[in-house]
Amino acid sequence: MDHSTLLMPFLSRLQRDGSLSPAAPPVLRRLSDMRGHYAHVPPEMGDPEIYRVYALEVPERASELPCSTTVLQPGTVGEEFFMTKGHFHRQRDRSEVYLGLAGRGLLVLATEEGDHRVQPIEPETVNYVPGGWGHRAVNVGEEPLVFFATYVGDAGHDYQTVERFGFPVRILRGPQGPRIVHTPPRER
Ligand code: PAN
Ligand code: ZN
Repeated sequence: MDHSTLLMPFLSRLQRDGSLSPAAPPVLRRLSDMRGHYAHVPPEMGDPEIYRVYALEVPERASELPCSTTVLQPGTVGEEFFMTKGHFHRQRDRSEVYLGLAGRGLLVLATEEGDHRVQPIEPETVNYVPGGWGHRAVNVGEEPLVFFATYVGDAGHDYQTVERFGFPVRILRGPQGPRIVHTPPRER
């Protein structure tokens, strides 16, 4: 054990609004931060908050397990449900676990080869996100979607691959609930 990198044990509590306390100041993502992610942005939408992330102050190194909660607001951009940007881990083989805490959502997982899965995220779900799978959360409910995430500390985040190639499916509001729509590569 390298004692120069030893951390002190600490405790954080989940608050009713989905935040963690203590935690670093939240990272806020508004619609204007998500250019290119939604298929169609109606001009009258303004700039709503889409989600925020509360992260414990843990160094991003291989020996640690960074932890965070994400609070993803309900709503749609056009027909498309509010969602996170989504990313791959920069070190592709690094894995992650999501634990659903509140609300009703879907987790879209995709490989760079175009395989994909869609799983629920809601209270009592534990989603295992293996290395190699890009991941994006989507709020398909009427309340904020809150989930806890923890991942291998040196994973890093690659947003560019998703910005360039998108995900193979989009989650749209339909008359009978969420619709999973396949996206041709050109239109992602
Ligand atoms: C999560 C995400 C969080 C926000 O903690 O970072 O839900 O989504 P984006 O990072 O895609 O904006 C996680 O998967 N961390 O690795
Ligand atoms: Zn991740």
